[in-house]
Amino acid sequence: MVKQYGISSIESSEAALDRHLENIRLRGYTILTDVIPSEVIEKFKKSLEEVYVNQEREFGKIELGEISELDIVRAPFAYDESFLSLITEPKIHQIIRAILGENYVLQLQNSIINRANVEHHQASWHRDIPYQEYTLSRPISMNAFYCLSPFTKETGGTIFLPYSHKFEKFPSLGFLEENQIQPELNSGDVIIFDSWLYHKAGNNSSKLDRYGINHVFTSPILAQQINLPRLLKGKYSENEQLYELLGYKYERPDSVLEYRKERLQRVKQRNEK
Ligand SMILES: O=C(O)CCC(=O)C(=O)O
Repeated sequence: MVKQYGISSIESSEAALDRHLENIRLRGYTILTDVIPSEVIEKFKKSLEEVYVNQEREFGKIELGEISELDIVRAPFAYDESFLSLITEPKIHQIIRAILGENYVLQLQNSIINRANVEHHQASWHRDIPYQEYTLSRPISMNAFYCLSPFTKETGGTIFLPYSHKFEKFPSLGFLEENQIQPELNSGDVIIFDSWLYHKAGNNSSKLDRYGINHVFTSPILAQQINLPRLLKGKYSENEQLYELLGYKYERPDSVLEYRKERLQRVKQRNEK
């Protein structure tokens, strides 16, 4: 029992899950260690470079630079399905489901390659649902950021401003400098955070490129960054978990008739139960 006075009740967080949830609720983030093994990580890094080369060839390096998209690999799972395992990882969903409830979708999967001695566009403070300068009474969007390299001060590990998911207004420079933190993480660790938490990529002063893969899971009321059902054209929709996570379940009807037909089908299904 912690020594205290004048406190009538204390948060109970005996189990690991409870501690993660309390971390997220109060300071905005929690850390899961050793989620993916090192052999898999090496394959992921190689594949990310291959997908990036493809995306760079498709769009053009100069053009990527013009829209601040250099060294970002968008939707890698659509190019190499081994990245699907990061989307469906049970350890992540145990926490995310406890926060968002049963209904949520993948809003994005993006990899950030923080190259040695190159300033990345993500090295600017932001929320992962940007332009939202208000707070919410409970989270509607959660991130799962996988470290595929050691995240340290030297490699440009992510910098967070704890508790800032509760700030409507972005704080002063002095406050930022005093309160930001840069957790030291190993490759294979995952940081789960409220998407309202301010964060940015650190400065990579090491000799090695630093790899991470970010996932945003949101309530289906928020739009996906890329319309994944249309991108995938039905692929994976037979899989119950992916049908929900990739957003097939929440696709918007195209007409009044479609809307009503879908509702009728749901009512019939409910009545048959
Ligand atoms: O790469 C990082 O450390 C941060 C990435 C980031 O801010 C993002 O993906 O939103």
